[in-house]
Amino acid sequence: MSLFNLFKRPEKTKEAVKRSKQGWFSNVLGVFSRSNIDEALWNDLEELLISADTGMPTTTKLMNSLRERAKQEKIKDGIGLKAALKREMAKVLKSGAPGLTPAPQGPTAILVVGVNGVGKTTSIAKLAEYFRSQGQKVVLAAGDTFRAAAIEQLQAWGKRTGSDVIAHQHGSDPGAVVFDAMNAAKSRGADVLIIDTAGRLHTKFNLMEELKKIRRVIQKVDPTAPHATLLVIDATTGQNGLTQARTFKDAADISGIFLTKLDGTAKGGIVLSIIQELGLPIMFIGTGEKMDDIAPFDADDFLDSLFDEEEG
Ligand SMILES: Nc1nc2c(ncn2[C@@H]2O[C@H](COP(=O)(O)OP(=O)(O)OP(=O)(O)O)[C@@H](O)[C@H]2O)c(=O)[nH]1
Ligand SMILES: [Mg+2]
Repeated sequence: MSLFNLFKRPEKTKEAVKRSKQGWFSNVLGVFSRSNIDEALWNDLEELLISADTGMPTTTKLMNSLRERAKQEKIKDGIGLKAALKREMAKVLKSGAPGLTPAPQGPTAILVVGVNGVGKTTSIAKLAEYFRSQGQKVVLAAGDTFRAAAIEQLQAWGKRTGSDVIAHQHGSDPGAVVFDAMNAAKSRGADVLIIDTAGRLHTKFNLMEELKKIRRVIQKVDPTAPHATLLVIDATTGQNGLTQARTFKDAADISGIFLTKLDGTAKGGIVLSIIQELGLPIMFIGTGEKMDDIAPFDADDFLDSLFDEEEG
């Protein structure tokens, strides 16, 4: 069975986008209800995109392509413009390279990285549950040996999701944990190994070096691993999240983003700027605090949720 049948979850996406829809996007739709297209409309639209963390470069790109399209297609009213914006946004959202490639053989190792508090451990639990519900055997590696109680937190999630957890003691070498976990996942016939990592060490430099070391250890056991490195970004941190992502992208060979707490922000434009400015796909979104609050990111579900004019 393939791990990469990522089942769409449009209802979860809709829940996660609710705040953005009610706050930000109802204003965007309001702009399109105007009878004619003038400079004021363009300005308001631009402002609304920027205010929702879409970011300057992405907003400029969207505005330019929208104006161009409006001209070519002789769009005369807001309704036409609205449809055109949806298509332009889809282009941005679908430009990210595709994400998860399974291991050619043996467990698929997924390394999860990100700064502290963004939701790494919770997202790992969600992934474990998501894969388990598809019949996959999951092993978790407690690679965050730095923060107090991080190991216990992962072990608790392991119990709840029926996943084995490989852990050493607090303060021990994360490389050694990961080495054991890689071997355990293999010998136990696991389909997926998900590796938790620390979000904070004594310095940021240490953190990036630590991640490089973990990669080298992983590759000692399986030269094709890690099969994915997910960077966790907290959607509520806006443009800060993008700055973090650039640091990780330089050091950690990121294959995609797990965007958490999308349910907690009304500034859903962050989704566009992540994909456009980082050139990385968003693989999963966090849609709430519960174990089941996860969806594979789907551009059409996301846009349908935003543009949908019915109640909710
Ligand atoms: N609303 C909401 N909350 C989330 C989501 N994902 C994580 N959280 C919350 O974010 C907080 C931090 O989550 P953790 O998983 O402990 O974060 P972490 O990155 O592992 O943190 P450190 O281990 O300290 O580096 C918790 O209160 C989670 O419940 C989400 O998608 N939506
Ligand atoms: Mg954690």
